[in-house]
Amino acid sequence: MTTAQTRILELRQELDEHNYRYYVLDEPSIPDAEYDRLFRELKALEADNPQLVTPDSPTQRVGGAALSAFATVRHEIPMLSLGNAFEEQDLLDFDRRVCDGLETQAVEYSCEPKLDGLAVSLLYQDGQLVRGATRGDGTTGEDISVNVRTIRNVPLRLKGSGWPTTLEVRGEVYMSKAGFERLNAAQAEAGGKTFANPRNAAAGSLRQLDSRITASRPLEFCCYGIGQVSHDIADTHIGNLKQLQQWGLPISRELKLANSVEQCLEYYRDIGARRQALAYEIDGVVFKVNSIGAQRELGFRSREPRWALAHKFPASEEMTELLDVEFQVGRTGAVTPVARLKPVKVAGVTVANATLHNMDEVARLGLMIGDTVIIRRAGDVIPQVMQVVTDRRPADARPVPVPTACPVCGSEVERTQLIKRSKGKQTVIEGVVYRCVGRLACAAQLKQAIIHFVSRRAMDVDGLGDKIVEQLVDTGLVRSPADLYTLTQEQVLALEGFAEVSSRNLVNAIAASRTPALARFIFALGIPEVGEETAKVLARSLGTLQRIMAAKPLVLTYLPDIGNEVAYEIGHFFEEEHNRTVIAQLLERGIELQGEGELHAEFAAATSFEGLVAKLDIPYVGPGAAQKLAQKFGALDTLAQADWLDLRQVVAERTAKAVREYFDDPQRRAEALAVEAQLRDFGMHWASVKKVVEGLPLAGQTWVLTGTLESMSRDEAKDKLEALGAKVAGSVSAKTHTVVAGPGAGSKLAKAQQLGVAVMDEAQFAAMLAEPSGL
Ligand code: JCF
Repeated sequence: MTTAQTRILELRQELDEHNYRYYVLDEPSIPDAEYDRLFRELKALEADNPQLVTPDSPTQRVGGAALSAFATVRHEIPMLSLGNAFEEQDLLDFDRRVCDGLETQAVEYSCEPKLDGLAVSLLYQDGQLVRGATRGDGTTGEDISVNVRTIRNVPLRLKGSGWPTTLEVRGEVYMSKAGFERLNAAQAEAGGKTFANPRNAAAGSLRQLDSRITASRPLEFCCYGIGQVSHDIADTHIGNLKQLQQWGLPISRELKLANSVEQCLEYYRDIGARRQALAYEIDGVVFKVNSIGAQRELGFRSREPRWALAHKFPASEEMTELLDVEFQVGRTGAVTPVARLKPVKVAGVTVANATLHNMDEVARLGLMIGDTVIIRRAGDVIPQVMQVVTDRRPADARPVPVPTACPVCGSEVERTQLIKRSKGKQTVIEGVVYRCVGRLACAAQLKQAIIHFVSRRAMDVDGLGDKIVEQLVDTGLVRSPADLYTLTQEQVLALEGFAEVSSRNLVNAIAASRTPALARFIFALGIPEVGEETAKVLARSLGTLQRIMAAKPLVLTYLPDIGNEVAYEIGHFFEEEHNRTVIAQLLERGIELQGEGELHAEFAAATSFEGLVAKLDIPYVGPGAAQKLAQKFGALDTLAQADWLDLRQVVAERTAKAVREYFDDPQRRAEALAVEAQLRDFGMHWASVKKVVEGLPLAGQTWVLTGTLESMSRDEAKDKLEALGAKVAGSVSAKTHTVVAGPGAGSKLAKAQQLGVAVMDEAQFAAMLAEPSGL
């Protein structure tokens, strides 16, 4: 053997072993980068020695020339379908038939999830993969050998020894939920076709005449049984599967043995409860009589084995009719289309409405009123319209109307416009959202605005639920959030359902909300695009309501995580007269903001003259030119007055020209100078932002809170950590610095221990808060 040949065999063996550990045992043994290095080495050696390339090399999973059609394959042993059970009783009946047939009291069953993919057959001769076929009608399928060879966890040759000369394994080809999401995102990005669900994506990917396309799709295989074999393997089904796993074939990690039908039911319930958390979609579980001898005794009834059963979960996709599309008005006035459906049971729940998100979604679906649609309910999320069944479109189907008047208040409805600013130019593009211009004059918006205003994370008015807000608005007692603070106990008492104590409690709760922290108040205002985090950034950086209200959008973009769109939404909100009026009334009626203070150093330090020049969006002025201009001219008024010759000393001709044109426009010049004046007024000084953040004791660290804390709420704990400079995340990863685990901590704690992330209990956490620098 030549040295190249020896090394090629060595590399193939090593890569096969890593593949096996990764895909079959789910225990990766080397970093991806190391795997890639070995793979590249093998590829290079094979390129230099093409005569040494064999079909079972790990490099041969790339697909080949496109076929014009698939050949047909006859299954020596038919690929059967499974009988279905939908109710518990169906499973108990199955068990009774099995026990009667075998004349015993109790039977052992294997249990596995039923993957939602496509059944395929893989044929190994002398341990080499020689053929892959679809199930087809069970008797004849299609030869998809080149396609299955591209699936990463299908072994091209078997590991170990002792396999039957002829070994046909059967299993399901499927796509994981994550793989499906990634594929659809990539397809959408490339303007290609997206798939309705992982099953369709797997089917569309596997039945490709061009196997290079299949190779690019994240398909996986899971083995569930055997077909034709030249000698028996084990005497139980689970024994067979465990042996197949030894030979390198992937089997389900959820495979279990049940000693009785009761244990089968437990398995069904357990998998059902964990269904959402599984990495792939399943539509039920499969039970099989474990003993192969008993399977043979039971035999078949027409095309179904008497020894196996699929216990299905209630279906989560159904077809129904779209009766109408109505429009709902949200807090910010967004007018959202909602599908009114002919009621249908989906996964055990009657569904009569489904969200349509926005008018672009309606257009994407090609939806018309009267259409038959496929709807899906996944877990406890709102039902969604997945697809229109165009074949069933009735002759009198009509288009979904574009909303022109608000369904609640009758005000005009405008299509939102996105203003893109780039290189000194503004382009206006149509947004996807339609918005009622009625604001607080619109009862729908007023109700939602107040529900948000009083919510726990905003003004936190205890006991002011949605129903009471409806009453307050419908009776005309409350016409703006400010009206809450003039409500008297007598007025509340007059409302239906209120008595002496409850009305006093409500008025007291409203009074108790008069002293919010600035960030809560900003959040409570319900500015479009301003969530809790953005509200905190505004409060922390600018310090006072007055500064936040006065801030120019361009100034706001200096703040961490505030982009153009959000900055303009904020600016726009505070420009509007009626918003200013409501805020003024709130302050007059006794709202006292807590913790107002100085401009934060973080903000003062984030501004630089160079940054300002870059943000002005002068054509051709990128970061490089901005730096040169800033260095040479030092201040905006000097730059605005700079003449052509001075400019030409530091920038190219066309840039110099653009700068002159920019500042020759009086309006632009005035705006730019006003921004600079405001930055100065706010107390900016040119420095680096990093230093300030780095100064905080937990800067750069990510913490995770889990379980319940006794001495404080999670929100409080989060606020305290953030004040010390930490980020607080919702899930544990290798980047997590510390996990604070209270009683009842579960999977996050386990994950932290698995990853070796530091864990603190509440006492240690309290000690750390008392002395953060002691860390
Ligand atoms: O996961 C599946 N979809 C699946 C399908 C699992 C099984 O054990 C099966 C199957 C189809 C037929 N077993 C048979 C006999």
